[in-house]
Amino acid sequence: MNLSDFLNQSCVTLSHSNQLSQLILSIAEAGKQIAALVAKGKLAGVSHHLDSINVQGEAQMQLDISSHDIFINCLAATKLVVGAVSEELASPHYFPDHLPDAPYLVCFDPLDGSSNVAFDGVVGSIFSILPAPPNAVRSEEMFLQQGVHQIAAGYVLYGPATMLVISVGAGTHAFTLDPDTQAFELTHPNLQIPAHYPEFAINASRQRYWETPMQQYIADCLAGEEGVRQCNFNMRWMASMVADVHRILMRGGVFLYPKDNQVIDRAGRLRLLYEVSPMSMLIEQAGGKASTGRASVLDLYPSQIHQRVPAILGSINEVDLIEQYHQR
Ligand code: AFP
Repeated sequence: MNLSDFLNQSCVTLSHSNQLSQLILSIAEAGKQIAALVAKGKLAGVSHHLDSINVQGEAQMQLDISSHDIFINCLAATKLVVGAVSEELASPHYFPDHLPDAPYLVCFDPLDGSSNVAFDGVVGSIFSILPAPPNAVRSEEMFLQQGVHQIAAGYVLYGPATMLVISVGAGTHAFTLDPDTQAFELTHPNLQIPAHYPEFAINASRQRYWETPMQQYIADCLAGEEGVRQCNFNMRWMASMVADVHRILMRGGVFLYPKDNQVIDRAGRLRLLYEVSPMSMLIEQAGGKASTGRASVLDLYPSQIHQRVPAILGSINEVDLIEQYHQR
């Protein structure tokens, strides 16, 4: 089954309009265009760094901007989107030609993990689809919705294969791009994350900045079967959220980017609206759990469009245990 047939079937069973199908197909098209750029590597002529920095204070690559522009153009063509929040823009982008009753808002990270492009690492695009409040004034406030209100979420992974992973609220499903037909084919329906898998993903070099509960949790994992966990753990860190979360969706484990104290007022590195919230929907729709360590991610009320939050995502038993460490 290809993506279009899957969406039409889901929209029938979920009573979503076929407008949702159209929007997700447009995002899939953006993914195919970005995949083609990424696959060309330096030959695409967009791997250089620009003098500019984004609102996050991070150096921008031309590929970041090109990917952002592809997303904006594909979203604009649907006329179904009132506005979009992008990692690459300080303020929301509003679409001048949307339909009068355009039903959607989109938050997206056009190229997450882009620092990995320099050495041909796995990168991805992440998106979140929210309802556009009817007759709302165009403002940042319209995007500040709890993650539980997401209509759909997903990512495109640019790896050895190009994959699209989505949820429209009825499970999490993975599609693989067939290079010959340029169709996304359903290859992993209804992903299920095991409740426990002894593998964690964290940037261990930041250990001295973590809060005590996270330091204790990781120390107990590292103690292995002689320690309180009585289990040997493995570690993976791709430094590309899409790649790390994809592995967890495929085999379990936990992805951790905790609050750290290097930058006191910064609640971690990852952004809520277009990284942690969409990934949390995918993880929970696959039977996993998504937490800040102290609260469910999907219940958070965003305070601003580039807000950062701690991210603890993955196998439900492990995330439950990490929350217990934070309660002690
Ligand atoms: P870049 O987009 O700057 O490569 O950052 C990627 C990312 O936002 C996320 O994809 C990774 O999980 C995380 O940052 C990696 O952070 P570290 O640089 O601390 O490993």
